[in-house]
Amino acid sequence: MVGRVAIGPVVASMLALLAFGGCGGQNDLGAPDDPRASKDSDHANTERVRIGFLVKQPEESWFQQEWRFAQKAADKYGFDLIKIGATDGEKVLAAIDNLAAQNARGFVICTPDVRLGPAIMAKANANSMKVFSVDDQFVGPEGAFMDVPYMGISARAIGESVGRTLAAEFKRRGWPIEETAAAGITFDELDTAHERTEGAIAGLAAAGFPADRIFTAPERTSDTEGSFNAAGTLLTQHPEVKRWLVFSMNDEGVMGAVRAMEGRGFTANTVAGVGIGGSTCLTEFEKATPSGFYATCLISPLRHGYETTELLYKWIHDGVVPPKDTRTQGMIITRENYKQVMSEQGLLDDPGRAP
Ligand code: FCA
Repeated sequence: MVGRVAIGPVVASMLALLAFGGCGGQNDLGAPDDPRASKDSDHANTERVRIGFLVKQPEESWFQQEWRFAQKAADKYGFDLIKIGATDGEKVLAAIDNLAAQNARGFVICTPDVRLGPAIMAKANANSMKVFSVDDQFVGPEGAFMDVPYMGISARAIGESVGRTLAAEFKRRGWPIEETAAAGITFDELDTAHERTEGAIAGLAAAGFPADRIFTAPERTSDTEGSFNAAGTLLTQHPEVKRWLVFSMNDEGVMGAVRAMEGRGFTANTVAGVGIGGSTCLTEFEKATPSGFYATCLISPLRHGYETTELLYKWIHDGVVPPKDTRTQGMIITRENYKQVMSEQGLLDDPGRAP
C-alpha cells in the first residue's frame, strides 16, 4: 500500500517546487549581514534571514541529504543556512547559543534525544527563535509529544511495507520455515524507531509469517556498529537458523546485521534484509555482486530537508504558520529499480549525492 500511494505526494511536492521555481530572489535583498541587527519582527522583511539546521548524526547519509536539500531551499529563497552537527544535549544547547549570537531567527532540528525538547524550546524561546522538528519528535516532561511543528515518516505504515516485502521474499525464495527466522534490530527508546519495527513485525504476521520465528535484539546506538553488535548477540543465541530475514529502523540497522551475518558465512542466498532510508544502502545496490541487503523503503530527504526549511523560512519571513504534523510516505526499492525511482524522485540529480 505504501508503494502504491507514495508517488502522489512526492511528485506533487516536486511539482510544487517546479511551480515555485524561477521566482527565487524575491526576498534576497542583498543587505550585508549584521550580527548585531535587531531581531524585532518589524525588521523581518528587511534583513537577510539566517536559519540553522541541526542534526543528531552528521556522519549519516540521510542527514547529509537533508542538509543538501535544505541548502537548495536557502539558495532559492535567498537566506543563509547554518548546518550544525549536534550529537548530544550539550552540543545542541551550545549550537542554539551559537545561532543566537549569529542572529539566526530559527532552526530545523533532528535532536539527538527527544527528551531534550523542553530545554531546546526554552532556549529557543528565550532567543525569539522559531523551531521546526524533523524525523524525531520532541517529548515533553509528561511523556507526551510536544506541540512543535514536526515532519516525520509514516513510521508504522512504512514498517508494515518492510514486513510485507520480507514475507513476500521469503515465499518467493521457497525457504523452509524451520530453517528460517526474522531478525529485528530494535531501538525502542525512539518512538519513530519503535513504530517502524513494530510495523515490520505486524507486516510479517499479516502475511502469515509465524510470530515465534521473529527474534528481536536491541541496538545501543542507531548506527551500523550498534546493529552489528546487536545482531552478533542474536546470531550467537540462534545458531540453528540457516536463513535470515532482516529489518530495523533504518538502512544502517539492516546493514550492520547483514555484515554480522556475512562474518558468520551467510550470503545473499541466505539473508534478505529490507532497510528504511535509501541513502546508505546505495553502496550495497551498487556492488557488482548482490549482498544480503535486498531492498529498502525509500523515504524522502528532499521533503524532510527542503520542505521543513522552506516552511520555517516562510514562518519567519512571511508569518505563515507551518502545519503541526506532517508524515511522509515511502516506497520499496531494490537494486533492480533504485536508479530509475530515485532519479524520478529528484534524488540523483547531483553528482556526489552524499556531500
Ligand atoms: C530517524 C533515524 C534516521 C532516519 C530518520 C528519518 O532520525 O535515525 O536514520 O531514518 O529518522
